[in-house]
Amino acid sequence: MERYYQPEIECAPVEQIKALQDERLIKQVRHVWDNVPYYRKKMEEKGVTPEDILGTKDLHKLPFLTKDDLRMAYPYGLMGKPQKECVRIQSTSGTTGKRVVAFYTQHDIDLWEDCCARAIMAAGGTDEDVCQVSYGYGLFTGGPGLNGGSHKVGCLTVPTSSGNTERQIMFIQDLKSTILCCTPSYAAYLGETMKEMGLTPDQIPLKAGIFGAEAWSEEMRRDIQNTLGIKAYDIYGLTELSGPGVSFECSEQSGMHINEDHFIAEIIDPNTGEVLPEGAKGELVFTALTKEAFPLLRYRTRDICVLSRKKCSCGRTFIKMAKPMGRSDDMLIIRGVNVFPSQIEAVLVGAGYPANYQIIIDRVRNTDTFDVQVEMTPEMFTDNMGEIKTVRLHWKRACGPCWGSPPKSCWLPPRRSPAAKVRLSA
Ligand code: DLL
Repeated sequence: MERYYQPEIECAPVEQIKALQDERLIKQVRHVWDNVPYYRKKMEEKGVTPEDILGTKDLHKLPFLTKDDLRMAYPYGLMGKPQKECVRIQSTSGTTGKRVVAFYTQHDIDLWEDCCARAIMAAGGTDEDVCQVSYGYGLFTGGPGLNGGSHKVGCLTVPTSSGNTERQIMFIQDLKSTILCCTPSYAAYLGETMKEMGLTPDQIPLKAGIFGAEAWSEEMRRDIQNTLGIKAYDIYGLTELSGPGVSFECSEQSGMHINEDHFIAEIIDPNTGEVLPEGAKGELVFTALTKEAFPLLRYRTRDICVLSRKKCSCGRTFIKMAKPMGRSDDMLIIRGVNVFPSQIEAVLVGAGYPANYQIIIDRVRNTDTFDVQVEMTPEMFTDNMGEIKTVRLHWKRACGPCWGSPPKSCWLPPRRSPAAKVRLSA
């Protein structure tokens, strides 16, 4: 278990971390050049060869990868290992057009789980803990990632997945779960439900929560900590870079340490692509140093963020990222589900209607609400309520998996069902 708190790496002097990154970057660029023709072509177009990359100081010479590249190369174009060596895929929630599909060798999964194990240890987890993983399982990375991390730490793992709130609470109480992993909005919802059931924090066995996959405020952290009687830790990641565990919070709760032995972080100006100095606000870009099957170099996350190497009281020297402060594209994250306005537009236009609509996002009692108001044209107009209902239902269903009327087992939200409300207005 102690293997997953690795002070010799996590607390190493910065020069040592940089030296490791240099060494791994050189190797990774060679791996990508030799095995990913799509990226090799991008390098050739920029006039860069592996010989030009002698360490992180040369990182800026490499071309960026974007979500558009991922779409263009879909599904196998960025695979870095023969298919027979890959053992898993994970995928994002809806994006415009094709979903992002990421590949893993067994080695990739091991390293990903190590990163999640570090996050659990940083939240005070040990092999004495009962860790309830209430992120969705399946294609979404939340469940599988934290599940693997929890096993590695040696926690008794309760893979409840998302939804079925009554059962979640029953297990928390009966199995005496001490660590809860889920989206912050679901944690808030669980907390409210337990409060309504008359449970006070001292009657809830939980001691820590590891919450991420969507933005959450310090105010929300306070609420969750108070209702559940826990310490709430942030965790960040994205499917393209394995999933959760790219970075994680420690006891200081002031930003997330990036696992720098596996990822190099840069902040760039989203308009010019220029690399910005530490402390500047801009778009977060990651280079995966150890991933074999999906080895993305300089991947633009579109998350707006700030990095800091300020000394941390926990002793870790890995650079910290602030909570993401927004996005440089128009992606919305509604109850943990990635939603692009263009998806909504595609549904409207696909059904032959003009794309005059408004999306209204709000957060009511810590839960995102998502309202689409569609302007009715004279052709659409009818005084037959049945017809209007049918159109509304069609749009709700067309907008994504189980939108509109999510099954109860889906808690309406955590990851997969933003339950859009569609309104028609003249
Ligand atoms: O959300 C992976 C994950 C699962 C992270 C469980 C943490 C916990 P995707 O579905 O690919 O992967 O969405 C990635 O979600 O680019 C951010 O915009 C957002 N995001 C992830 N973690 C956080 C966080 C998972 N802690 C996208 N705070 C990212 C704010 C987050 N936003």
